[in-house]
Amino acid sequence: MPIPVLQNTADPADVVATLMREGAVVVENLVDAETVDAVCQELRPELDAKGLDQQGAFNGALTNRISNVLAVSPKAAALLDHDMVVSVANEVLLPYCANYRISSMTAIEVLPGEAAQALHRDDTPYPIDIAGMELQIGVMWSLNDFTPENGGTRIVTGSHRLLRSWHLPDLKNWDAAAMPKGSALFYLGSTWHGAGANETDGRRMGLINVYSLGWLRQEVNQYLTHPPEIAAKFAPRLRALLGYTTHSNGDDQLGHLRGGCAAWVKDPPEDPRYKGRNAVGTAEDAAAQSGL
Ligand SMILES: O=C(O)CCC(=O)C(=O)O
Ligand SMILES: [Fe+2]
Repeated sequence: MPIPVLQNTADPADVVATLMREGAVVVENLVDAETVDAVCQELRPELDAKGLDQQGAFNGALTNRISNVLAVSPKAAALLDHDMVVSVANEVLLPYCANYRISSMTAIEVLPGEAAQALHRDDTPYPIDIAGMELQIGVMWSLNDFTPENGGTRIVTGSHRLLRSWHLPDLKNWDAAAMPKGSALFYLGSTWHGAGANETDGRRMGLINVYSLGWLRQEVNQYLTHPPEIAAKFAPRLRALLGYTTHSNGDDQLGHLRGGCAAWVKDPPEDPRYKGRNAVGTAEDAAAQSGL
């Protein structure tokens, strides 16, 4: 089935509805060419110097990859912390956590001649599979035009509807994302996908950002990859997304810090739908349990 496509004027609610129904959706032209070009310029030296360090069976032999994106490209903040991304991630993830984190951010440049990556789910590191609860949302930004020929991300639409402990989707049934530079392909952590083969003589340049529930361990250690002196340069919302805040301020608080840190966000972002939690372990509970 084809990957659905929406325009940048789309209501985030429609993006969410389409994403939840199909497992993926492209939103075309979500950022302008100047922003994309500035990010590419910042990423270039690191991609050239270290891009092939992560070669492997899964990552490919002809694919440049770097994970320290914000350390080398401060302008990528505009993509990581984009309002549409946050609006969509809020709807998908906040029913299941107080706040969520950037699990990984990876600039991925598929070079000419690269073979197709194996189709996979990004949520495989987590050994849980609960119907209806998404652990992650992925956002692939096209930093140049994506085509089926140059390695545009392949998606098995509808594959998120199957619990992996039950059966596999038909993995021959993929569609490759075709999207102009500056577009975003949203997909779920449970959606089967993978990079396509690059059969052209040009490069396919993307930035893929995965956001995961706030009580899960992040795939890439963001505190060491983006230490406080780097993280402190960004706005509080992005610092919180990196993990420089607690998960909740109540009794399901995780990751708290005693002492100072320039990047720390004292009050974690809190969504109204999370209110009503944190009601366990109060002084009233203790009194009632003591028969008072
Ligand atoms: O580069 C792409 O199109 C997808 C890469 C991917 O899914 C991954 O490495 O997990
Ligand atoms: Fe992936």
